[in-house]
Amino acid sequence: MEDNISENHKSGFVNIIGLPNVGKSSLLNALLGDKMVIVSHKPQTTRHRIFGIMNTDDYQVVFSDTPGIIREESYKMQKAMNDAAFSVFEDSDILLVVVDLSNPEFPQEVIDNKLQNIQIPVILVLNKVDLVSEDVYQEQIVEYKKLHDWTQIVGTSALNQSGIDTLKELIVNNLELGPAYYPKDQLSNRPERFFISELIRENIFTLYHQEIPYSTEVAVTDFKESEKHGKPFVHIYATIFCMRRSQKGILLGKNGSAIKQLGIDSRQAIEDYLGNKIYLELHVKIKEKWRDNDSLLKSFGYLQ
Ligand SMILES: Nc1nc2c(ncn2[C@@H]2O[C@H](COP(=O)(O)OP(=O)(O)OP(=O)(O)O)[C@@H](O)[C@H]2O)c(=O)[nH]1
Ligand SMILES: [Mg+2]
Repeated sequence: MEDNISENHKSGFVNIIGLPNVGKSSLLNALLGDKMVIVSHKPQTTRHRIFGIMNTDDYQVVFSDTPGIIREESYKMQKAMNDAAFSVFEDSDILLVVVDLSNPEFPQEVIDNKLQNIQIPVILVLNKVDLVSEDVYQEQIVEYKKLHDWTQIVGTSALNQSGIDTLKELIVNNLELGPAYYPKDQLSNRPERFFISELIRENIFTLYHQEIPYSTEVAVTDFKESEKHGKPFVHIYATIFCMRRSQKGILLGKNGSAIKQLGIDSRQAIEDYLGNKIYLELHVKIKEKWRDNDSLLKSFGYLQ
């Protein structure tokens, strides 16, 4: 606890849960007013629980972004992703259940039991409000009210920021008095290297198709800080793991053209993130069935 915190200081864990692709990560970025977590148009982009911390003199909100709930787990990594998603029920002070208004799917069977016994405020966030008409929006509110006694229902568009201030205000109003859990200048529980590997993964999700994004993992293996022309310069080595030779071939592309593009796009994203010039060296390695391998899943941070 910090010395200079007033007795009116508020704090809490605000955890985000929902099906894949509904906009959980986009919503966290919108709430924080900065890009912290990666986003893509493909489902199952987020693989870990990631804290995004919002600090003011008066409060500290520790948001958790989580992987989308997967209904049929096909490999151990997906089980770990679901465990990360469901861990939010253990320590939420406020829960945000996010749904996509343009897609009627709702994780009814998975969160029913959990929500029955929960005592904390549960806010239903109807995201992607920009994709539906006012009539559909109003109809959906009526439908969702039948499902649960929500503390509040808010319509948002993480894409064009509508409803975000209302949601933020609701969250702050529902926070309880309490000290800061983390130093006020801390923005996440994850190190820089994690976010760098995520930015590379985000570009893999954008550039490659079919099973490639789902068969790959990225690890930053070295990070060397130096100076070039009197300015900070970082040399980053990252390894992309895939499962088969054919996937390695696709990742590299003809004459290395695909990985070259990945390198260019990822370098740009990492430079924006770090605010420094970098040199990015990418390697591709095959690790068969890494998604079911306990020791690899441990080294990639999926298992304790
Ligand atoms: N039109 C519209 N698109 C949105 C909105 N919010 C998110 N998206 C898009 O929806 C897609 C998924 O967004 P993400 O934030 O990655 O969704 P997620 O719930 O974190 O997905 P997973 O990590 O895979 O569970 C992306 O293409 C976003 O740009 C919104 O309010 N309106
Ligand atoms: Mg996400």
